[in-house]
Amino acid sequence: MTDHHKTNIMTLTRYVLEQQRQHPDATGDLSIAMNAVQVGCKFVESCVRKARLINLVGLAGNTNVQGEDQKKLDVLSNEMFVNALIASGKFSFMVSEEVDDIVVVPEELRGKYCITFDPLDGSSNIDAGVNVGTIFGIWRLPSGDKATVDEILVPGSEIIAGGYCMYGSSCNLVLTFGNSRVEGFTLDPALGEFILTHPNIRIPSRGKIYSVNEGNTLYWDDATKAYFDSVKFPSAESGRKPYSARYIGSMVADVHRTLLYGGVFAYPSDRKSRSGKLRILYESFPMAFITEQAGGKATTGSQRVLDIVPKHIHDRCPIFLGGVDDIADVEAAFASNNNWLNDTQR
Ligand code: FDP
Repeated sequence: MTDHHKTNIMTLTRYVLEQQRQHPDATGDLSIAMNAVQVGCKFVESCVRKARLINLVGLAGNTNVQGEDQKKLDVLSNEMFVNALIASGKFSFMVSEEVDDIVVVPEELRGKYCITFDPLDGSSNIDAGVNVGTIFGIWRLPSGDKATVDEILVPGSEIIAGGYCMYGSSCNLVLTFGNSRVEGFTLDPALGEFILTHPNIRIPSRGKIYSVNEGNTLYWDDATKAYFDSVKFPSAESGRKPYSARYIGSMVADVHRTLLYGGVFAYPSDRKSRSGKLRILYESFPMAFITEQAGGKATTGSQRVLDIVPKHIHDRCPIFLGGVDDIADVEAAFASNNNWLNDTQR
């Protein structure tokens, strides 16, 4: 029957419950965990919208673990997420961009998952009204609520759910449970519900856009230079036109566009930051997972991002993510040119 009035809408909550029903042995724990994430995202969205009005924008007066100025919104977003996630009773550990150490949940509220998240990524853009976002990844702890902190530093391939929420001209939550499906939801502000608007996102195998901070070109290695030269000055044999450049400088927004339109998003290693800039546990892993589930790939240049095993919770890695054909070109450039990754491995 045609649903003329759109009365049969797929909300995020309904979607999560339907996923749960597809796994008869599921306990519902992940659904409850996802509900806490959803509440956190709605809170941040509401704060980002009101930021100017209620004068939330500004320095909170302290710096975070990476020595960056922390904005009030970062602090608020982090507190909101931590409180909602603890209260869900489904997590034992959390790793947040804003907190130096692992957040250990009080014993009586522990659950079988670990969550890593950046509550407000791209926050240097807030004052200019540019898109910002939340990124998160969820892991099942092998020892459940009896887990110890050493169970956190595992390869990205063990992630079971990943997503991000982008606070922009609309509020978009993109989510995957790793079943080769990535779904995009848009917040209906009147209903206060995320509605499925972008079902089964598939990243084009080849795009026409490259996205990287070209201000770092001076510090790039030969492989990175060779790759970006190849998209700007394509060979006659390739028959391709030069790619367009798009760089917002806010990972969630740049990755969101890459998923929808294709191309390559990169934050490579360079001479001043040998491991790149982006954090493995709460930036690179969730985004690499989403990209792979959408049919794309994510590499450091010479290694699949999801094969990395981080040594510390705030470790960084270089990343190139995009469609399979685009990333094959990146890998070819790294296989045949000098690069910092090889240097550090020697
Ligand atoms: P920000 O510093 O504004 O928080 O990792 C954080 C991040 O933003 C990413 O969102 C973004 O992709 C990247 O840094 C931008 O870094 P550059 O300014 O060095 O290009």
